[in-house]
Formats: sequence, C-alpha cells, structure tokens
Amino acid sequence: MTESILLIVKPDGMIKGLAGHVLRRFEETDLKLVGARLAKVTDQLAATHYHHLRDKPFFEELIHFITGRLYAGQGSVLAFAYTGEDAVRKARAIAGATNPEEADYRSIRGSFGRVTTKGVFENVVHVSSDAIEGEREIKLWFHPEEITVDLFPAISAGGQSAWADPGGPKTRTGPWPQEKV
Ligand code: DAT
Ligand code: MG
Repeated sequence: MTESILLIVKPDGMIKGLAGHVLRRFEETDLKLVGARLAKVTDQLAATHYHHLRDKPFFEELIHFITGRLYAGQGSVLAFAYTGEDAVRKARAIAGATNPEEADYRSIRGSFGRVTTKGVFENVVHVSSDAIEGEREIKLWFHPEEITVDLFPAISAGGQSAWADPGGPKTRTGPWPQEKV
C-alpha cells in the first residue's frame, strides 16, 4: 500500500551532524522525497505534533528536547515528507525502536541515539507511526505548495492554499500521485 510519512532529523541529530547520514539512508530506499523544510520548532507545533503523549510524565522534557531548549536553543530540525509503497515499515526499520537502548544497532537510533540521565530519549529521528499519523503530520508541518506531488486534497482561495481536511484521518491507497506542474 502507498503510504506517506513525516521524517524529522531531531535537534540531537542536527547537532551531531547526522542530517546527511539520515538522508543517505533514506535515499537508499525506493521512497520518494516530496517535501523538505528546515524549522525551529515552536511550543505550539511541538504540543500538536506530540498531542498523543500530553499525559505522559516525560511530556515536558520531550517538548524541551524537540524545541531545542535542551541545547541552549541551538536545535533546529529538518523535516522531510516521503511517499511510497510500505513507507511506514521501511522508514521505521531504518529509524529503529523508540528507546535507543532497545533499537537494533544497525538502525539510526541504535547507532547514534542515547538515553540521557534525565530519561530523555535522544533518538535522532522521528518517523510517523502509521499512515494516518503520516497524513496528519505532513499536513501539520507543510503547506500544500511545499509538497511536490498531490498527496492530499488542497484548496486555494485569495492566493492562499490550505489542506482541504487538515486533520484528515484517511489513508491513501494506489500508485504514486502525479507530479505537480
Ligand atoms: P516514536 O517516536 O518511535 O513514534 P512515540 O510516538 O511513542 O515513539 O513517542 C514519541 C517520542 O517520545 C519518542 O521518539 C521519544 C519520546 N518517548 C516515548 N516514550 C518515552 C519514554 N518512555 N521515556 C522517554 N521518552 C519517551
Ligand atoms: Mg510516534
């Protein structure tokens, strides 16, 4: 099944100089890169992105981590959108398990991640957990015109474009979408 996922090189990955390595690992797959963006993560974006974890004891530390506050504000992130056959499984295999101590040593998290003494999982990358999350996260992180193929329906009005259904819970099926012209 064709799926789309959001990949993020998290602040620890950026500071360690791993963006090129992560990109190379994804270039070695048959997934198609359809969006890329350098961002400084705001509290609002972080909280919306990780809304499913808001009741967890580590939530506050997680927000400090992904916004870059753990790194004296140094931590920008790179966000990428990928689409392709079985994208969730392929991307999560490259990333490895959530806890870097439990991740396969050959995965990105297993090779380069660590758990800090405060219990923060510095796990280098984010990858969407399923296709529904992939759609939600791509729509959260990107404007429609930043995605190079028509992944999801968008509307435009007054020179502005927006996702037709921002929280869209649907999963796509079928072949890769048409290139935009
Ligand atoms: P994943 O990032 O593998 O999809 P998730 O969505 O459950 O995992 O959690 C998001 C992030 O939250 C994860 O990358 C690191 C952090 N996290 C999850 N579980 C944690 C835990 N038990 N202790 C500390 N951080 C945790
Ligand atoms: Mg997740």
